[in-house]
Amino acid sequence: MFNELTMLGKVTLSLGLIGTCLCALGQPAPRLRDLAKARRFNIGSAMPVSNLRQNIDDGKYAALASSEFNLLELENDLKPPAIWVGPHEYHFTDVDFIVGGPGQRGWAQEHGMKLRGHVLVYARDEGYTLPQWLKSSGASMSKDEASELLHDYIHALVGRYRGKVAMWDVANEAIDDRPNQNPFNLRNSFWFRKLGPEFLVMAFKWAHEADPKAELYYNEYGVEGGGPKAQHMLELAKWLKQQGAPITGLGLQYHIDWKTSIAPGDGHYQLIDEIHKLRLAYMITELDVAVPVQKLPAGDPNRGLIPADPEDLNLQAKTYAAVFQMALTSRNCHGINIWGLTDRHSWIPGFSQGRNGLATLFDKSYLPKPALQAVEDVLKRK
Ligand code: 9MR
Repeated sequence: MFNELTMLGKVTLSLGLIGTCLCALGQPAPRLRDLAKARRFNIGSAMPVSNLRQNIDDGKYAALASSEFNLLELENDLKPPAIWVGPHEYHFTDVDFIVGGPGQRGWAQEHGMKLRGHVLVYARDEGYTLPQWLKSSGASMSKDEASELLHDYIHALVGRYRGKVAMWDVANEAIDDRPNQNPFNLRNSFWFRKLGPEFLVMAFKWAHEADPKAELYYNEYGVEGGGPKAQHMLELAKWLKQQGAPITGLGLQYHIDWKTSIAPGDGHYQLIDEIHKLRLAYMITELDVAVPVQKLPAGDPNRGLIPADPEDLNLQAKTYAAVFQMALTSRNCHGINIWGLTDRHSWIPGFSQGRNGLATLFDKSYLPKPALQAVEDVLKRK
């Protein structure tokens, strides 16, 4: 039986999987990261340390990651619960493998990839955001104790990887989806309760002290295309600047679907303009474009991997291209990061309980999808 994985084989790994497969004429097709380099553009992917450390799928995961992308973001391993195991106690071993401990190089440097750090303050309490020990012991903590803990955490983490992490999400998802009475509609999170909105100013200042050259972002979902939450984010960014917070820009997550329309003059472009007027940069930080899939039970290896209508993959390609077109034609975009390396390594099927999937540029067998071609075409356009 013809097997795509076998076809790829190990020979292609160091050469760039895609170029080798795609090219009928014997010339390797340009890799995504080469096209991005020619445009001086950061193109990244979110990954777990374990997939690289364990060299999964006979090395295909690591090979694709390093051949196609020039930026690496750890999907979960730099979140507070992963690092901050107790008061002044930090777990760095996993991240050291990728970023390199003091005086050492890590996997990313060995493969010529920049790093994007996600995230110093995940400004909500539920899920994998706030360390459990803070959740359980934090209620009795004084304001001074809380700010000292956060200060020391940010200094320890950003300081350890100073000069190695090009950009950090300093704070993530601090704004509520539903209206509330808080300034900028901030969530009623642990850090907000302890320190007020100033926790955001503090986090930016401490991150900057620990690594003055790193770019620093405020990252948010559900703001792409504009609307009330986007307005809150813009107001917050303006205030942060007034408070002297050293913010480089805004991270727009862009978890969108295959039908999302993005065109010059619309809400997406207007938001970018508003960000530019604030003299801020932006990044598309978690791009994925979900597609409806055939419903399969949890545990089925093909769950989230078979399109309900194959034509949707072409529509998805158009949406991917529209995002890249906006990013590459705007003055203040510092790059695009894709949330997941391949369709098999994406959070979408789990999150949507098997309704959607196929959200990345590469399929379950590490092969390019129409979306990759569409993105490459935009990158080649001058
Ligand atoms: O993709 C991530 C998934 O593996 C985790 O289970 C989840 C909870 O920590 O977080 C996902 O990543 C989120 C990111 O950190 C922030 N923006 C939304 C992303 C998708 O939920």
